[in-house]
This record gives sequence, structure tokens and C-alpha cells, in this order.
Amino acid sequence: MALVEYEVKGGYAIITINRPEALNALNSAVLDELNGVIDGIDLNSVRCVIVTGAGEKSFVAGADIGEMSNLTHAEGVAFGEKGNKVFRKLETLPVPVIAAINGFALGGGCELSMACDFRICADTAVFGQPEVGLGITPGFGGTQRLARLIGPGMAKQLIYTGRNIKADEAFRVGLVNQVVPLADLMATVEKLAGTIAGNAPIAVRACKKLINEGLEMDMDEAIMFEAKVFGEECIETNDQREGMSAFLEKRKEKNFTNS
Ligand code: CO8
Repeated sequence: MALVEYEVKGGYAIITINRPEALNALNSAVLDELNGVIDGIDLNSVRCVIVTGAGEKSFVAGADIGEMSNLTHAEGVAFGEKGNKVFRKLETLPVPVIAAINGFALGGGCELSMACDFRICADTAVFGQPEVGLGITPGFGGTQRLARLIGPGMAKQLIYTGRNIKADEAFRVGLVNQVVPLADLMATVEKLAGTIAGNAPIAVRACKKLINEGLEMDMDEAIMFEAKVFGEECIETNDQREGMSAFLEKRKEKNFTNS
């Protein structure tokens, strides 16, 4: 049985962390498989990716505590780097990645969801960075991404207390975009993925790059970057011509080719 399952459905793909007996906790083997699955995504055909967890109870309940319990200094650094490398690969994947959070998203699970472009969760979801109670820091980007996502004050409160929050509070603080009944989660996220996959891939990918890289720049530089990508990467492409022709011809069907 694969620890990470991969399924392509039309224009989008679903990655499922598949270790339900341990609430999908991330050990080295899971991280290695996830890395391989991400490397194998065919970006010519896949226009959006969904990440979720197997079973109805957990997205990912964290990094594997058993595996971490006896690490040396050097192994601790290596484990942190392994997770960070994989999560960064997901974050910088050219196509959008949506986290479909079907339960516990704790520690490394909350961190995995934050490496995705945005998060939709079930009403049963629970979020938290409980690491300080285990004597460690968040190690897969939690101190950085949570602070950027919900602001340093709220991130510090959650991280210092290690308090778990339920879906409604996660929505209120801006950690998730939408809360839906568990039974509707995948249909909701797959519909979103389908909508994204139906838009011009060249433009969607450019938007992801602009938002991610632009946030690291000052505003003057960032808006110049936007103008450059607009002009040089979208204008005069087949997708731009197709999108605008369809509008002018009052045509609903569009044939975007990522070219
Ligand atoms: N690691 C390993 N095994 C786990 C984990 C985990 N994070 N979470 C759950 N499991 C296992 C349990 O040990 C149990 O296994 P078994 O049946 O063999 O005893 C099985 O999953 C089911 O779990 P429970 O029986 O505990 O299920 P409950 O419904 O009673 O409780 C909870 C669910 C509340 C989610 C509970 O399992 C829990 O608290 N889990 C740990 C949550 C946690 O602390 N996560 C953060 C871990 S630290 C982390 O993620 C750091 C990331 C960065 C590391 C970087 C290092 C450099």
C-alpha cells in the first residue's frame, strides 16, 4: 500500500497522505514518498492539485513523534530540512495546491496545509501547533507561515500555548477560507479545483508566481513585476487570444492549451 496516493481526475490531481492507522503522521518514509509524488506530477496536464488525508478522522496529525523521540542534533536538523524541502516544493509548484482538511491538522499537518495555496476544511477539523508541549519548535515552517498567514500576534498566541482550535475559529482567524460539512468536503474542493483547471493555465500559474514572489518584494518592485509578467508572459499567448476571442464571440467554451 502506498503511503501517499496519487490520482489524476481530468485537469486536477489528488494527493492523499495514506497512513490512517497513525492518523497520517509524517515519518521519513511518508515525506520521501510525498517528494516523489510531487516530482512525478505531469504539469502539462495537471492544472491544480488537492492534498488531503486518508480516512475521516485526520488530515495529518503531525510529524511522527515516535521517529522524532530519539533523534540526535544532526538527525533533527536533517529531519527538519527533509520536511521543509518537500513543503517548499509544494508551495512553489507552478500550479495551485488546495488543502482539503478532513480532520486533525496538528503540528506538521497544520504546516503541510499552510504550504498549500489555500485551505478548505471539514467542520470536524482541528488545527494547532502543539510542539512546545513536546519540547520542540514547529519545524516544517510553522513559525514562519502561520505568522505570515494570520499575523504574528495570533500566531504567537497559538504557538506559545500549543492550544488546538476548531474549524470555526480557524475560519475566524483566517487560517482556512471555508468550512463545510465533512461529507461535502471533497466535492466542494474538487469543484474549486475544476474551476481553477478550467481557467487559462498560463494566467493561473502567473498569478501564483506573482502573489508568492511579489509578497517578498516591496510594493514598487512588486507592481513592476506584475506589469512585466502581464506583458511578457500572458499577452500574445494562445491562452490570452483564446480567452479574449471567446468573450468577443460570446462563446462559453474555451480551449486553453497553456501556451
Ligand atoms: N506521531 C506518531 N503517531 C501518531 C501521531 C503523531 N504525530 N498522532 C497520532 N499518532 C498515532 C497514535 O500514537 C495512535 O497509534 P496507536 O494506535 O499505535 O497507539 C494512533 O495514531 C491513533 O491516535 P490516538 O489513539 O492518539 O487517537 P485519538 O483520537 O485518541 O487522539 C490526537 C487524536 C488528539 C490527534 C492524538 O493522536 C494526538 O495528540 N496526536 C499527536 C498530535 C501532535 O502532537 N502533533 C504534533 C507532532 S510534532 C510535529 O508535528 C512537529 C513538526 C515539525 C518537526 C520538525 C522536526 C525537525
